[in-house]
Parts: sequence; C-alpha cells; structure tokens
Amino acid sequence: MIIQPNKLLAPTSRIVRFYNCSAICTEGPNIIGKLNLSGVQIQYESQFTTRMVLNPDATDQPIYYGFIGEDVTFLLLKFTYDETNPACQIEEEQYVEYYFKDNPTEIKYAGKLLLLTGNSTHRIPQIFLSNPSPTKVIVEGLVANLAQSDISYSDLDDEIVTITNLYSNNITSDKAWNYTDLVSGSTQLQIVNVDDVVQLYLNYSEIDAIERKEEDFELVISTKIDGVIVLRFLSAFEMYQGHSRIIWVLEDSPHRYLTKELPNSDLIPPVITLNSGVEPLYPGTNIYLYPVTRDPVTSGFTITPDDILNYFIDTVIDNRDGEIDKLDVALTIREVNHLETLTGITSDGNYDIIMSIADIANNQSIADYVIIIDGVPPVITFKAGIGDIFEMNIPDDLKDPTQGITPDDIILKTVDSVYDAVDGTIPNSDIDILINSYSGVTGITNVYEPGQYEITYSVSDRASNIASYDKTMIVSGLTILNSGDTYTFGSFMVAGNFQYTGESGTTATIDISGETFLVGAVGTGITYFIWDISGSTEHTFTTIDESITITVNNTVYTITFNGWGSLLFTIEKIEAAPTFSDLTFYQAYKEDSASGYTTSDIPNTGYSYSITLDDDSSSLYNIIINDVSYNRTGFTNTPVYLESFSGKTTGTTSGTSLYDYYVDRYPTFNTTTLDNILLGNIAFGELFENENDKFIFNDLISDDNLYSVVMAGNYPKGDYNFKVDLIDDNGYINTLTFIFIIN
Ligand SMILES: [Ca+2]
Ligand SMILES: [Ca+2]
Repeated sequence: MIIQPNKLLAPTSRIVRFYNCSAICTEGPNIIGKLNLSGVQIQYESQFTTRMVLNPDATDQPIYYGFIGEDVTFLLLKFTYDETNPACQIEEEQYVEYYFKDNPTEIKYAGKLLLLTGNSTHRIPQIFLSNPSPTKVIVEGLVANLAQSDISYSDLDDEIVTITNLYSNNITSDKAWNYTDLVSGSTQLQIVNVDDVVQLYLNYSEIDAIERKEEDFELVISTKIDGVIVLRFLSAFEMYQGHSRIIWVLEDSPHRYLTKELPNSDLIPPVITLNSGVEPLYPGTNIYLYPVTRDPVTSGFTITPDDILNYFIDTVIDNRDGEIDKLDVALTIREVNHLETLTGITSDGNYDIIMSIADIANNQSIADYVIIIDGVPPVITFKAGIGDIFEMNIPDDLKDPTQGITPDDIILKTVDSVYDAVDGTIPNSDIDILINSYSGVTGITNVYEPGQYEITYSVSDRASNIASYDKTMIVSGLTILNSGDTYTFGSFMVAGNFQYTGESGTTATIDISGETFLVGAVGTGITYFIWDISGSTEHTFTTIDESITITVNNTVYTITFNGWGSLLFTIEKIEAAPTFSDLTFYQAYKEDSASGYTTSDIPNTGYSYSITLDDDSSSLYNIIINDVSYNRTGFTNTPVYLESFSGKTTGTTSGTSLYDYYVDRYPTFNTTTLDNILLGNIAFGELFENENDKFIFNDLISDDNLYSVVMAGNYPKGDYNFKVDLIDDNGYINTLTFIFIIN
C-alpha cells in the first residue's frame, strides 16, 4: 500500500489521511469513509526504529535501516513539520519528496505518514528523502522485516542441494571444546530452521570454495566430497551477512563458532588509516599534494593506482574481517572536471581519486580526495617592453612618493600575470620581490634613491615549485650626495644626476666599476667642484657646463658640472673606449750564421707575453705584431712607453744591464735620450697601421729599421711593462698595458 501525500494532485481530489489511529479517505471536501487501524497486528522477525531531521532544502537523504539492511519488507515513516517556524505554512502545503534507490528519477511525495510494505521477493528498496520546504522536518521511522516462512531445501541426495528462504542467522555452527587452548571452537557448519532444529551439517574442513551470486542472493559452496550446496537467502543483505559469518568462522574455526545471535550483523565498514605525514594541503580539506620527484616532460613517468594507494594508505582494518590488503582497495582516478576514468596519471594536473573498499558483509568505505600532481613552477609574464633591465622614475612610477618605490610599485609597473599550469592564474600580489642595491645593500623594502638595483621576483605554486626571475632596475631622478657618502654607479646605468650638499672642504665617494673617485667642494666664497680621479691629478670645475671624460674599464664617461649652490653634476656613460683586443705577437729569429729567419708565435696569457732568448749576443729576435683588433675605424700613430722593467732605478737608468745593453749594441745612440726612453719620459716605440691595414710595433732605439722590436740573444732578462694610450677621433683616451717577460 502506498499512501499518496495529502497534497491534492489534479485531476483527482481523493486522499487518504491518517488521524490518530484512523486512516480517513476523503473525496472532495466530504469525508466518505473511515478505516480504523486499532487491533491490527503484524508479525515481524526484526525491527528497527530511527529518527532523523531533514533541514530546509535537504536533498537525497537516505534512511538507514541499521542492521536490517538496505531493503526491507515494512516501512512506516512519520513526518513532523516545525510549526514553530513562522515560515511553516498551512498543513496542506507541507510534504516531503522521496524516491527509491532503483528508480531515482521518479519523485514521489509524502505528507504526514508514509507506509510501505513488501515481501521476501518484492522488497522495499532504500529510499531517499528531500525536503523542499523552508522548514525543518523531523522524520521518525519504524522499519521491519516481516515474518517469513521457514527454509526449504531440495533432496539431500542430489548432487546440488539448494536451501532457500534463509536469513543469515539460519547459519550456525557446532560448539566444540578446543582442549589445547581451553576455548570453544567449531568443526561444523549447520543450517537450522525456525525451530532451531539443525537441518544440514557440513564439516568446515570440507568446504572447498564459496562463490557469491549477488543477483540471486546465493552463496554457492563447493565441497571436497559432497558436491555443491546452494544457500539462497531472502535478500542480498542476508546473503552478505551470512557470507560474512561463515568466513569469520573459517578464518579461525578452532576458536570461533556461530550462534543465531552472535556474531550479530556486521554493519561497520572497514576503516582506512592514512600513512602518518600524509596531510591535506589546507586543514579541513580533502586536497593533497602528491609528491613528484620526476621531470614530467622527459621522464615519461606514470603514477599507477598502486603508487597512490601505497602513498595514502597505511592499513585497512575491518572489525569483522580483520586486515584487508590495501591494494584490494578499488581506486577510481579522474582528472578534475573530466568524466573519463584513467588507469594511471601521466601528466601534471588535479585529479579526483575515489578509494572504495567493502568488507565481506558489503559495508563500504569510501574516501574521496583531490590530488595535485605538479612538478613545474609557475610562469610570470612581464608587461610589454619589460626586459632584463627596466627603468623606474621617482616620482612618476610611484603610488605614494613618500614611500619611495615599493615592491607593489615594481609589480604594477612590470608584471602582467602569473600562471601555473595546474593552479591556474595566481594573483600578482603573491609575487615576492627582493631588492638589492648594486652597491651591495640587500633586502631593501623602499627605494628612495636613483641608481641601479637588482630585483629578484619569486612566486610559488601550491606544490611549492618556485619560479625565480632576476632583473635590473634603473631608477632615475636626482641623487643627493652628502658629505662622506659612497655612491656606486651601476654597470647598466647610462646617466646619473647628482647634487652634492657637503660644506667646503668635505668629500663624498663615487664608485664606478670598482674604481673610486672623490667628489667634493673646495674654495671659499664661490664653492667649486672637484673630481679627483684616484691616483691622478684632481680636476677642479669652475664653469657651468664644463666637462671632462674619464675611461674606466674600457668605458668612457663624461662628468659635467651643472652649477653652483648645491653643486650639481652629471655622470654620463658615453660609449666603449678605444681599445685593442686579441693582441698577439710572433718572433722572427735568426742565428748569426743563418741565412734566413724562422718564426714562431709568442705565447701569451692576457696581455702578458713570454719570450725565451738563447743568450747568444749574435742571434737576433724581431718581435712583431701577429694580430690585433681595434674597435674604431682607422688608427694613427700612438707612442708606446716603457713604464718599468726589472732592475730599473729611479733618477737614472745608467748602470742598469738594459742601459748597458743598448749602449753596447748602439754606441752612437744619444745616451741622454736613451736614459729618458728607459725612464719612460720618451716613447720607447710607436704603434701604427701601414697601408695594408697591418699593425706595426716599432722600437725607436734600434737602427735596424725593421719596423719591429729588435733584441739580441743577450738582451737582459726580466719583466718589461709597456703602456700605450689609445686616442680616438673624439679625443677619448684608453690606456692599455702589456708585459714582455724575457726569459
Ligand atoms: Ca565490517
Ligand atoms: Ca606548477
């Protein structure tokens, strides 16, 4: 009997309404019949009562029947609506929706009571309730399995014996003393009827295998000698419970036996315990990072279901069945938002995994996790025009000039977006910015000074893969230099504007490519600006727009004095200085008796050249430029000075072995001139380029006129330091040195 809800459904107006112990049928507004239920008796084998609350808008709530199982033969539900809630409408508007598990699309309705009945072959499936109303509904239930007829079985002489109409507790076992352990155990499986009379015995030792046929509610027991015994139960629930009971005894029959009551139904699913240390990414969520220690692009690594089970699960323990092999847990893998199931994971992504395991009594445990597989860091996309070096201006690029340049300002100016293949878009604000000054100040939070800064961007995905980018930030504006300050001019800076505030007689320091220079104020009345190139003569600026150029590490800078008052000046990087590269020499060597020269390269390391002589005063060496590159077009003569040599003394070179060598070899050469050459006051030689674009290094002492440096085998041994000033068409100067090491 199925009672329709008391909501009037067109076109019928017939309803049955329960009131106290009566069911009242109405047709239209008039009561036409009454059925008194008092005195009705229904026999039952087992019953279960339950109470649950359906909150407003609750959907798909199953009613649990406890130990009775999923499908029953009698169900009575009473619905009480929360009439204390002002939203609770008049009685006729109140109902709940329900459907059967085997037909979820057919929605049915119930008002105050729902009474459903069935029998052993037509049982009531599990029902699910939904509460469409805005008020709470209390559901009270009485569930029962009604009394059934006794078991029946076929002729025991048959090859296949079939016993039907079984409840799980029709299966018991004998009780035998295990005298060794002083406990009770069992030797025989028994089937008893409703009167507890044993109908069939079977030694446990004769059981060969038990096969389960769920659709027929059957356990098929193959025996070693007596053929097949088919146990057909009244429901799937009874079959599962019966199977659970038999296996429980078989596991340890010397110590276990079955009564009708014990062990009771197994209603507790297995417990899956996770490995220690396996924690969700965020507390309270089911999102886990799966550790990846592979290169997902090149390794071709596949994460298998067993990998995942071993990673997550420590043990699976069932109250009845004991420990279950964790690899028996069924695992469903789907990429999040995808339908198809996967046999393994081969690429980064977010995956839904569902673990399910049932005990023999078919109580199922389900665990549902999202795992993140991610071995690749996020990618920062920078704005158009932002390269390895970018510029910021104080105050144009600042949100708040009083705060200087902040990490937020840098992100706003340079970063377009952050994207991770697994996490998706990451907020730009998640980027960490580390600011170090070029001069070595680290961890700057606010940049108030123009200059060059090294910026490190780093951002992490949820799997802690970190992406890191380095850039150089050039900040423009006016740099205030106070007395005693040191300012470092960055390698990528092309210009800097400075204002020196110190009193007359004080200085500050500017570092350019590791060379330090003093700037400062001198004079009284009108204060002048000085530029003291370390180791050289200072330059005093007295006129606005006056400028000098300096060369540091092959780069030309112009220093311009911009005015008094606050002593304004500018440092501007002009261009690469005139310079040689790849300067190499070779020697042309001839014995006195030889008819011609033999040549060989002179080994060099940087600008140091090692020349080995043979000590013979009559043998001759000509040192000739083998190759050199010049970073300008055209080259004119430039003098080469002998800066120093081993054994040189101050004041005069007379008496040194080198002086004596030249006087001996070239007796007509003016000795005063020779002394000045060896002191570096007069050029030792000259560099020039001949018509064939070939570079010549000609010494000015020898009279051989060979356009080379000429020395005999007995030339004094030692180090010879030469210096040449390269001057280009603009007058920019770069000083190069090279060393001949004479062995
Ligand atoms: Ca269990
Ligand atoms: Ca990632």
